[in-house]
Amino acid sequence: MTEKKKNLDSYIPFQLPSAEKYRIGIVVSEWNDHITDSLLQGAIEALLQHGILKENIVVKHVPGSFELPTGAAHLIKQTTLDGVICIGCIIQGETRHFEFIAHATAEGIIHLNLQQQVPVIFSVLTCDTMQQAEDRAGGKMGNKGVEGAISCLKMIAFDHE
Ligand code: DLZ
Repeated sequence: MTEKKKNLDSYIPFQLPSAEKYRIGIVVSEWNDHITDSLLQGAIEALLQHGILKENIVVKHVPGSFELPTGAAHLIKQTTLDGVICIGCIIQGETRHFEFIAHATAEGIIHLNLQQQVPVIFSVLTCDTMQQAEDRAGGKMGNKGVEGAISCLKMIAFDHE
């Protein structure tokens, strides 16, 4: 299904299990918050559409994307979760900050996936420009927060197979 479509927010809903019994954590970066807020809304709407209960979505904010892995690790320790979605937006800008932050965030998240018992999803935009980010946060390229939620449900299902 997804081989042909590069955008997971046009997935076929019935191919996913109901999320009714799941409890999902979402860790959101405050940097570029007009983008991360839209991604968060997309993720929450997709989870609700799959039957997850509102009270079973735990949202926590961290200062920036660099803190997403730490925030996710804390959340997994604090409460029982079936999966975590990390939401962030890193814009290239003119410094090497972009590379350091994007690399550290991705590395941190893959480590969590290998160490922890639950899937931790990389729903972090890494864009050259703010326009590219806006296009992916509910604009012409869809909403990558929706994709993060769908990836999370797919990985939970993968774990339960
Ligand atoms: C410092 C910084 C910069 C320059 N750019 C971004 C960004 O585009 N997106 C983002 O999520 N965070 C950025 N940050 C903040 C870092 O992620 C982090 O919060 C700080 O370096 C403090 O550890």
